[in-house]
Amino acid sequence: MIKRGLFILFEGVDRVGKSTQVQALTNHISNVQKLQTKSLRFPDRTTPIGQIINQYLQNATNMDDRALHLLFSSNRWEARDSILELLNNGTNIVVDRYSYSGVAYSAAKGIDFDWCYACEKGLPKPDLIFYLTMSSEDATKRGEYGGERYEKLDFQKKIKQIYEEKLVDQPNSKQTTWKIINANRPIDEISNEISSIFDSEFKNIQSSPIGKL
Ligand code: T5A
Ligand code: NA
Repeated sequence: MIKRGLFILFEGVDRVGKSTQVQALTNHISNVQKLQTKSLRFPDRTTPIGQIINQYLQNATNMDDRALHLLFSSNRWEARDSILELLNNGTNIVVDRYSYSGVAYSAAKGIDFDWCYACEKGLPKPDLIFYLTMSSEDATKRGEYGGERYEKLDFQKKIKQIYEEKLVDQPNSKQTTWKIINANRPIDEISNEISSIFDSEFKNIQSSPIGKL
């Protein structure tokens, strides 16, 4: 019987190094562990819904905040079947942002947290979430910061607060889905820590069923 793939997610505010680490972990899983793996990102800007989101992010269009939230959520729902198919066929997926970004960014604009979360209920649940974190001031010093709509310091601080107070598991809770990673270190140091967490949890997770949000 084929063993299912793992759903690994990276979350965090803008510029903490998610895409960099998604690539590093994907390489580790395929080249070191020799396992089937694929990386995905949200928003997926290649679909028709993703193109509308892209225009908004590049400041080309304005939109009602709730309408935008529903588009971000739809952009995940339209990927649901292919995510499940990959996992059930034994492919590990390493994902750059998902439902928690959706909730954190919309709630930071003042939309009701539970309303934001409701749209995500029923989507495939990540097995392991790497939450990359560093001070918002230091993140603003990273390359190309400020190009997109949300890259403003005060807003980034609000998003960070929502992640850390309402989304990330409490450090000593029994649930250990979230791994808090200090992102203000050299790239290799971070990726080594993440790879070894993956290696030590891989087998355990594989024998559990795919969950739902
Ligand atoms: N959004 C998203 C919502 O509002 N709702 C949603 O539902 C979703 C899914 C686009 C925006 O959409 C919002 C959130 C976002 O504002 P995006 O496409 O993920 O989301 O945004 P990007 O601009 O692609 O990515 P980020 O800004 O989030 O950056 P990353 O991926 O965290 O950082 P990365 O790896 O690209 O690195 C940034 C820079 O820092 C350097 C890199 O080389 C790069 O120059 N760097 C480091 N430098 C020093 N030390 C390290 N350890 C470093 N790691 C990386
Ligand atoms: Na990115």
